[in-house]
Amino acid sequence: MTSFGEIAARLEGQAIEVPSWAYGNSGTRFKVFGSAGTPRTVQEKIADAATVHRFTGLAPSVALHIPWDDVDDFGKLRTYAEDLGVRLGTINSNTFQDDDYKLGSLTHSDPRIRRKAIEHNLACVDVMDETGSRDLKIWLADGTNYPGQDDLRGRQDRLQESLRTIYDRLGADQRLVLEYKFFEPAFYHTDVPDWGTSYVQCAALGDKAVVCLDTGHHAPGTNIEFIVMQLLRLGKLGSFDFNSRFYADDDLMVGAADPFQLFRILVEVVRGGGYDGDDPVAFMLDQCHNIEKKIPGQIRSVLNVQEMTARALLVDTEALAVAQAEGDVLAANRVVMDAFYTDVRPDLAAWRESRGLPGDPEAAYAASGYQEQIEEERVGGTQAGWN
Ligand code: LRH
Ligand code: MN
Repeated sequence: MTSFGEIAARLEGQAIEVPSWAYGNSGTRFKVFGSAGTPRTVQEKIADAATVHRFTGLAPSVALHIPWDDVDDFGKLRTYAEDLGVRLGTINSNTFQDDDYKLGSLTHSDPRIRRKAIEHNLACVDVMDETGSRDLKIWLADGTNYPGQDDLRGRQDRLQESLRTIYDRLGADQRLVLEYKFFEPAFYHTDVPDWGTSYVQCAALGDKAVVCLDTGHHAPGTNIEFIVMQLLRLGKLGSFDFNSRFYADDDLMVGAADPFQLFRILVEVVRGGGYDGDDPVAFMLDQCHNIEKKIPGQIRSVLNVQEMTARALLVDTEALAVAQAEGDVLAANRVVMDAFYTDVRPDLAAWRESRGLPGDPEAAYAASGYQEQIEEERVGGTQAGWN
């Protein structure tokens, strides 16, 4: 059995990007609940994200969503973030909230609409030049609700043409990250519904185009770690949007609904060289704290990823290889389950303290008074949300 001491060094430098929109209000079609202390501005979102990093040492960058986080001067915003100890990360484009995109955006049959969607993504690359961000993340709501509504093949060809124009604008160190989702808001077909479609579209573009795997975007029963293995094998797994779900795209805290699945995913990330290999996969959270407090929810979430990463690193890969080679089914499974059942929390707490961080970041945050302070200060104005 591998010991915590043997893997602790590999936990150094783990970085989990947090999404600006997790600090704002979000909800469902039934209700978006407001909450005291919710940010009104992107600066307040960044301040809250920086607070998560301060208590965990795990979240050194914040993903932005355009236009939700639009500002006049992104260079100034970058300095603001860096003064708080965090970087501006992935830039998420948004072609799913404009009336013009009702029947599609980058796939739309009308070249004028496609051009508009392309221009928005090109503007997002301009933002990346100012923020120093590497990744442009594209998730498309594009799809149809009824058979025959549009030509599925024509939409794929138009999608490739649109992505090509965006791809060609990327700088040398920039990437296009294409996120897939099997349904919603479209209910018959989605134009980028699965890893295969995202892979096919990315492979046709080139090396700077990679796949984003959102853990909430698969049909129930999907073996997500198999997809992780395959995309790593193909060198095309660019990033994760981590969250968890019981039913659909619930966007719950990662590791909350199915910690064992998160563990299995991270075992394949480590095995495939996606954790601390030459080209590590970008870890990002993509969550909505509809009813629970947002900053404690984010703190718990990055800790859940760290905890399951530690357990995944504990897998005794030599013993596993032997058992697999011998076809010893029970022994092989035992090796993996022993790592999963190893409670690393006390070791992690001591390890954090050894690095000047609170052993229990959630308790430290609760005792810090930051929550009470923002609830007192952030009165008036419009609380941030998906708009
Ligand atoms: C789509 C998605 C995508 C984001 C949005 C906030 O469901 O996962 O990553 O743009 O959530
Ligand atoms: Mn996502």
